[in-house]
Amino acid sequence: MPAEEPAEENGTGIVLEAVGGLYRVRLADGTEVQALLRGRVKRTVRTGDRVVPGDRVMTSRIGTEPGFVVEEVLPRTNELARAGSGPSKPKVVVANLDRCVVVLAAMDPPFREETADRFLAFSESAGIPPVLVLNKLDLPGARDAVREATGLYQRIGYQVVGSSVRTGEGMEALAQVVLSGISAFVGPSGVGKSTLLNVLDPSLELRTAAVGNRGGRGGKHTTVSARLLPLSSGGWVADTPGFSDLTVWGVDLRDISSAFPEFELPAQGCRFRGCSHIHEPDCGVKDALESGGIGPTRYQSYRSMREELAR
Ligand SMILES: Nc1nc2c(ncn2[C@@H]2O[C@H](COP(=O)(O)OP(=O)(O)OP(=O)(O)O)[C@@H](O)[C@H]2O)c(=O)[nH]1
Ligand SMILES: [Mg+2]
Ligand SMILES: [Zn+2]
Repeated sequence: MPAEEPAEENGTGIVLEAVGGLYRVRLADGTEVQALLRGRVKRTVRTGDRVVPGDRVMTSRIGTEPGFVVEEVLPRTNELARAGSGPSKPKVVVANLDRCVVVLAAMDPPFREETADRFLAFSESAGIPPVLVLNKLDLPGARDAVREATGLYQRIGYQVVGSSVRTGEGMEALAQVVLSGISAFVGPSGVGKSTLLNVLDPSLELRTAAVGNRGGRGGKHTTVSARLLPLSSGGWVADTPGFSDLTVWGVDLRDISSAFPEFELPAQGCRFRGCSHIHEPDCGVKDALESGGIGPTRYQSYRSMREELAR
């Protein structure tokens, strides 16, 4: 008698959610099934590599509940991780993202370049291309508050979408951004991530912090565990708790300079290999800073992130 039931039917799928050892998997034909982990996958999971939303898996049908097992987890293209507490390893929360939509408000909360730089750099260092959304452009003075930053990030090569859920500005462009693949919306609390998503797809009914409405028009869904939500347009959005607070991100910052793409070319002119671009002589990055090729706010963000890492 084999320890595990023989497979009847195989299929690839994508993990949408993990709840109590049970995995909700969307199969290639569009059906959603519940699956358990096959014994050997479970053993891998015990060594620390969890199966998370976004994982692409091989499944097979079994004759007993819940009807399917995950046979194999396919290699990931990237992962978003949260720092473990104390010395424990970073915890992967979601895998195989096609982009990070970094949302900041032009005001309320006030726009800060360094906050934008941190979210962009974390996305870069995870190997996930970011798109920058500058929201709440309807507020008086908002456009002026982000005019310079918009140019700065566009020159670096980032797509920047200015938006407002009040006027609808930028919503068409944002819909295009998330049209296919898996997107994670990240950014500080209160910038409008959930509100934007609810406009993109009202059926999501995500909870938002509505001001001037004491009863709250909060939706049904509070994020407790990471999951992938379908957008009516065909894309997926990773609903991940706790990604508005960067201190909890478990991303390795040792190679932080590569997370600032515009540093790459100037850094080839550095005299020393592994130049930190802080105190070394003949530094291509500092030269570019002097000549205006690298923006002072970007360099300042880089320095402050490095200092934090060194502590
Ligand atoms: N004026 C204005 N207010 C907006 C806009 N988008 C969102 N808001 C408001 O900003 C507040 C915060 O929005 P949320 O969508 O809850 O923010 P969030 O980024 O999801 O915040 P967390 O879930 O805490 O991370 C709410 O009161 C929204 O109504 C906008 O384009 N213009
Ligand atoms: Mg939210
Ligand atoms: Zn240098």
